[in-house]
Amino acid sequence: MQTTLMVEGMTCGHCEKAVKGALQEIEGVEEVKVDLQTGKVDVESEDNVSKDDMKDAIEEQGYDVVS
Ligand SMILES: [Cu+2]
Repeated sequence: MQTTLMVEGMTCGHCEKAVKGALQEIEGVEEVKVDLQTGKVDVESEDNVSKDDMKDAIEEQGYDVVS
């Protein structure tokens, strides 16, 4: 399953790492791609991973998920 999230507040490599790391800790998440320019985060995961769990993981790191 491919999920795309739009994230606000990521500005540098550290932000990218924080978001990637948080998502990769979710069971079933396989691959995470972050585009710092656009805030676009692409997540490849097993079908049972919910988008809400992804959102929560990102928000816990202090970033806003806008869609
Ligand atoms: Cu940063």
